[in-house]
Amino acid sequence: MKSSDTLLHARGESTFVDDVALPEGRLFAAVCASSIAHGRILSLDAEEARRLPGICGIFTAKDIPGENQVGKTILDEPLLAEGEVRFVGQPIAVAVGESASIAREAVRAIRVEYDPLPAVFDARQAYAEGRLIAPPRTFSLGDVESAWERCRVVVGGTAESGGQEHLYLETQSAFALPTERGGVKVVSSTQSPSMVQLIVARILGLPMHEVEVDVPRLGGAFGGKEDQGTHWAALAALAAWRLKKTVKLVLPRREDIRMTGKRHPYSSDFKIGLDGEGKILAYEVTFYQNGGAAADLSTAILERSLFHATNAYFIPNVKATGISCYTHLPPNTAFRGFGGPQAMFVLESAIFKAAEEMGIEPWEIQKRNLLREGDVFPYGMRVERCRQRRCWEVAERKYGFQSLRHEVQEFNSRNKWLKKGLAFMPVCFGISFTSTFLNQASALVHVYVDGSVSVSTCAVEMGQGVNAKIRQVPAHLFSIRPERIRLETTNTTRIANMPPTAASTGADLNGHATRLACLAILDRLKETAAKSLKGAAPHEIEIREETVYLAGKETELKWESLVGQAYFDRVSLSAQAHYATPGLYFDREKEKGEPFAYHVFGVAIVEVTLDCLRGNYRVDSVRVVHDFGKSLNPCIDLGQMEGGIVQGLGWMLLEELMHDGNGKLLTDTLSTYKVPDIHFAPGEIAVHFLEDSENPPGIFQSKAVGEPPFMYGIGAYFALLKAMKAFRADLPVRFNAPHTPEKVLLSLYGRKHSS
Ligand code: LUZ
Ligand code: MOS
Repeated sequence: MKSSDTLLHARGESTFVDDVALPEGRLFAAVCASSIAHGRILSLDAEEARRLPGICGIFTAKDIPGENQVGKTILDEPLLAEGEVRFVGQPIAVAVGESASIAREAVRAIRVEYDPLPAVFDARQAYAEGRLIAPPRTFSLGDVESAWERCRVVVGGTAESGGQEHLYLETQSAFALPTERGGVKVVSSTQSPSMVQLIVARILGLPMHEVEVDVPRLGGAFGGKEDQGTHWAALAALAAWRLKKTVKLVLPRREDIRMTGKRHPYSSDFKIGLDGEGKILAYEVTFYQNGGAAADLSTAILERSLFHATNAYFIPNVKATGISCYTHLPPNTAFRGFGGPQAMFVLESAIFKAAEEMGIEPWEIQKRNLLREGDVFPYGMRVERCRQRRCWEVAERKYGFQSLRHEVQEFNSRNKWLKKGLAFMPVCFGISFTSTFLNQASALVHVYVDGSVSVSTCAVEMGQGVNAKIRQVPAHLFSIRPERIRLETTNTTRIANMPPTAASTGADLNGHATRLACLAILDRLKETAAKSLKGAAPHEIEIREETVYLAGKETELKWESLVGQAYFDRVSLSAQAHYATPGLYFDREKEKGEPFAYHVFGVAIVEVTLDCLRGNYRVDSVRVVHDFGKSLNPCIDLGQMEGGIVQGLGWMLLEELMHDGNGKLLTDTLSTYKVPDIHFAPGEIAVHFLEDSENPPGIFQSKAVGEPPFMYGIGAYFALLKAMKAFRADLPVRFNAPHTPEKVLLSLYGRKHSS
């Protein structure tokens, strides 16, 4: 089944926030932001800006009627800077005018004087200065200290991974309309409508019921609108509320890149110990996370790094510590994988280094240590329905790894300047929000008298196809044509207290809630049918392809007439249902629990070819065996897989954020910040759906698919290292992503240094 949005997108008919026709008299907002990374605001002079023709208002922190605070768990982030600025791009004022260009002109006319203060951009330096977002946390299993002496090989090192710009196609956007009783309605490009509602209410000093948030669809998000769609919605709401006019705020691309947070850069120390056979006995890791200037979701992201510190491997002795640090960069935030990728990169670095030390291939260590049924993670959960080894074995066989290996060896012996490298990348990703309370959702289903169906849930459609998946639920349970079913916008008046659409949980949580609501209606319809087919019992009734069956026999009764009959009988054709993932808990004292509904497993084999004269390279292939459960929608799942892989490759190989010495982003355009394009994409992406992989906790036995594929991209870093070693055996390896062609070239011809 196609995604319900496919045709609209292809024809350019999809309506994004910026496409909605606004009423006469609507205004436009632009943001005045800090030009320095840290300092005191001495003065703000907006007189000239206010006098510009077409300017309707300029608002600062002083104009906020409620609380100037957008922080969630940690209240450390003003909506508009007050007294102090903490990163380049921090909003200080919002200018509102009759056009976007007038508003921007006003922003340029605002004069801000600062008294600069020292700024920190590096997590380790921030740590040394005691700038912690929260106390460090440690997950442990067994006892690393006593394990080291039993190891034949112990190696240590550091691994660095960089940030990443989300580059959703639709930039941050929102508009707000004043409502009758002094409230506001906000249409926002956010993954978290309820969070926007809560924050707008807090900013305006209103009860939440006076703030309606509506989300039609997003042009991509990737985590960048889980927390950070809020600010722009709140600024539009503030202006609309003050001026009693509709106000729209859409960030231009460059401002979006400058002002919003990224994936967190990590700098990590590792130590790994193995026996003579390559079995990992102990692993110790410390993650220094660059949180930026406010907590945002940093502590949750760091927590997921701790959960995924051992990725797809069983390691009996583990000590993983995470330290989240304040710096003077824009607050870093959620991004596909949510700290998992950063942690997995460190362990793969440790394995690569250990393999070098032992003179064996990294995949020999990887394979020996893969998870088995019942193995325990450092966080206390046991792995169930473990398919890690099966994925590996199927991948080896299906993609002919042994011959691939020989072909690569032969290629490398025949070619002087071109070298190939291979790597495996196994992934094990836990599905559920690690904050247990977020694992709930609700749905509201209406069946109208003509048999058409309306479904509202917490899910935000952002191009991932969640609406198409949810639509399959009533289509299947009622056995009706999908065209009868409409997925509504995500709206806080229809659904309250939503979690963000995030953590790959959108289809599971909202699919289950929709299932429960549909089943409630179906029960009533079966009673109606039984009554009208005299003498029948509800349990004998079944609907197949819009026809009512009694005890397996077709009847005259069709879906539409059944619905009409129920209405005449005064039976409710609407249902609301709530779903909470069962069995989840986590004890933050002991750092043990059952945080995930299940795990997603898979393995990728990545092949690269490196031009050792120029330092540039091609990813020849990424070949995957992946456990989708019983895929709900193979077409959508394949799309998530391909997109995730390419995005992961971009993070590992290409995308490099560079700042000047004063914390100003230099790579704030697509000419300087390189993202994957079709030429960069692998020559081949092969995806094999693992067979026989039902998944009872998922919706209709499927598995979540959003984030796990991202991490296959990590394999490319190590395939490239193998190719580099094939060219220069004494090459000192360093683990410092992204592996840009420039860095590859410098290290191929650089002098020996240690990591
Ligand atoms: N968001 C969140 C997430 O709040 N908690 C999570 O565990 C999570 N995981 C992945 C992506 N977003
Ligand atoms: Mo999240 S990284 O928005 O799933």
